Formats: sequence, structure tokens, C-alpha cells
Amino acid sequence: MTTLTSTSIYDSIVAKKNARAKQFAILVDPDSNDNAGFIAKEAQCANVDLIFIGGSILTNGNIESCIEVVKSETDIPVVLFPGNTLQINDKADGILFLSLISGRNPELLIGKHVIAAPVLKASAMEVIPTGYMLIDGGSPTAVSYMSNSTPIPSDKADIAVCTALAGEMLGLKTIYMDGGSGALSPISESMISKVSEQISVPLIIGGGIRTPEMAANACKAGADLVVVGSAVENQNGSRSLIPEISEAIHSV
Ligand code: 1GP
Repeated sequence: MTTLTSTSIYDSIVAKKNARAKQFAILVDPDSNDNAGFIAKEAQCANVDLIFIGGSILTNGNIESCIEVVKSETDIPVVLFPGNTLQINDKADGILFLSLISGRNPELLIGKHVIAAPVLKASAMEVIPTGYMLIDGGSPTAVSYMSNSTPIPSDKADIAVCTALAGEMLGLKTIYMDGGSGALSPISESMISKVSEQISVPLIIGGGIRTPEMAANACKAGADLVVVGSAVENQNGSRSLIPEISEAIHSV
């Protein structure tokens, strides 16, 4: 399938934000490749805005085959959410070029980016500069361990606001606040609200969002784009969460 119109992924995110339309991204972990086709098919029917692909670590997954499976079922733009430089693959339409601004690990602030830059320059992928902020979600997560960084405490909204502001002032085009995959608690509405009031770039929220209500609440608090991974991946039985969460987000 073809993947993109002439509008860039980022321009589309901004246009929807400006139109006050909330957006839904599903995170597909390549290690759960078995589900990827089914998830992509459901996402297509449910008007999901973006599909993110990536993970903190890959044990048996393959990024390229995961992208191909997803693209065989949908024309929703596929954006890499890379856990490391090994996950860069130019079969995707775009990449969140993540700088871990909540941490103080220089490799994830700028080091890996220097390695990745020429590879991205040579690819056709759209690069979306992203200030990535890890927020404590109530338990240690793979991303906090793998990134060797300390999340921002969940009750320190002032630190989150200042960090997001600094990211925007540095020229990052979006801020992604993440509780980490499978977070016990999603990022609080209070923190989302305070950050969204202070920044003008799109605000992405993810981590621990498991229900349509949680997704809608994040949007009402100020999220422009909500990311759901584990809940969709782990759904079982006949009920699919994808249409329900999509409806909840797009109705806000
Ligand atoms: C993790 O924000 C994403 O980086 C999604 O988190 O898997 O908890 O939905 P969940």
C-alpha cells in the first residue's frame, strides 16, 4: 500500500492539533510481531492516526518485517519509536528522533543522534525532533532501566513543565511524556494539564493507558496525541479495544 499523502506526518499532527482534533497512535512492539497484522487491520478500520513501531529491547522481533506486516494491512503512517539505533529502518515513513531530556545520560541526549544522523540523512524518512520525558509511573520500567536515567517524579509537575519548556526552547518539535510501557499509573491529568498550558508544540502522552476512559481523560487534560501499546497488545477475547479507544479519543 502507499503510505503518505503530500502532507508530512508532522504537519498533519500540527494541523490536527490546531483543529483541536485529538489523535491516537498505537505502539507496536516488534517482539509481538504475531499480532502486528491484526492490530494494523483494526487500526485501519478505526481511523487510528499513527502507528509507532519500536521497543526498549528486541529479543526475537524484527523491525523490518514488522513494518512490512503493518504496511501490508494499512496506509496509516508508520513512525519509528526506536529504543536504540539498531531499530532505525528506512521502510518506515518517519522516526521520532528522541532526545531523552528528562535524563542526564549524554548518549541519549545527543550521542546516539550523532551516530544516527548520517543514516537518517541518507534515508527518505521524515525526522521528527522529539523531547522525550520519562515520568515515574509507579514501578521501574524497561525504558528507565535501559536508558540508565531517573524518571521525573510523578508529583513534580513543575519539573516536567520546565523540562518541556526547555525542550521547546531548544527547538524540539514535539514533547513526548511517557510513563513507560506497562506503567502502573498513567501520567496524571494535573501534570498533563500544566505542561500543555505552557508549551505550544504537540504534546504526546503514553504509558499505562489501558481503557478508553483513561485515553479520553489524557486528551481532556491537554494531550494532543495519546499512545497505547500494552493494552492493545494484550487484549484477548472477542472485544477489541482499538475502536473503543479511537472513538473515545476522537470524540474529545
Ligand atoms: C510506551 O507510551 C508507550 O513507551 C506505551 O505504553 O505500553 O503502557 O501503553 P503502554
